[in-house]
Amino acid sequence: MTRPDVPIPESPQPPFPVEEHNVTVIAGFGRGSAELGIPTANISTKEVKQVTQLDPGVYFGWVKLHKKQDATHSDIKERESGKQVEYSYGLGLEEGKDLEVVLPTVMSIGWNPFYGNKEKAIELHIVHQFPKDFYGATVCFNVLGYIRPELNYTTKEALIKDIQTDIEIGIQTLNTPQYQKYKRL
Ligand code: ADP
Ligand code: RBF
Ligand code: MG
Repeated sequence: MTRPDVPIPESPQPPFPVEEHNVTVIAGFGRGSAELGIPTANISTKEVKQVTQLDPGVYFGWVKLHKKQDATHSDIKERESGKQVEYSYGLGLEEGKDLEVVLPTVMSIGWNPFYGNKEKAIELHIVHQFPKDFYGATVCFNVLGYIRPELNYTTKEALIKDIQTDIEIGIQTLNTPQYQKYKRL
């Protein structure tokens, strides 16, 4: 399916900005990084209020990552698939570089039609190179605009290409003055 041409307004329009605070990063299926080369921080849908009410689709905004309060060591947990995953809670990330800084993000909200998920997922790809994973850390983020609906694809490569376009659109829009105003969380 080809992406529809969705115009992006010069400044955020209602219902945006939508903002969420202190939401935990949880483990998903583990395929964002492994299969697509595009990691997405999946967040606990139970901990968000307004964002679950948005239509499924691809969005952009700003995000800030925090180390889990009082975390002292990592834990090993199990994914739904049974595979093990390390919860580091943000330990090993650098304050002022990876943590506590406002970064651009593109988000996917919905059922990932290409994979046919059974549960609604909220996932954030953060435009930043992190030195390690941060399962169990928390995020504060805002959603400032809509990019496109979630689509199905015939190939993985077509999905990756569209996500790369989304990242470009997100970065470019967030660089404009009316969107820079919201670079505070
Ligand atoms: P999962 O299905 O468990 O979400 P992913 O392959 O999507 O697996 O990887 C997500 C994890 O990768 C995040 O939870 C986070 O710990 C880590 N990560 C590393 N870099 C990024 C990034 N730039 N954006 C989002 N998550 C990242
Ligand atoms: N999944 C889809 O099935 N269809 C999409 O159109 C789609 N768009 C996405 C756009 C962005 C910016 C991101 C970060 C993810 C998108 N995904 C989409 C989700 C993708 O399938 C998911 O991140 C991986 O399956 C890993 O969980
Ligand atoms: Mg993910």
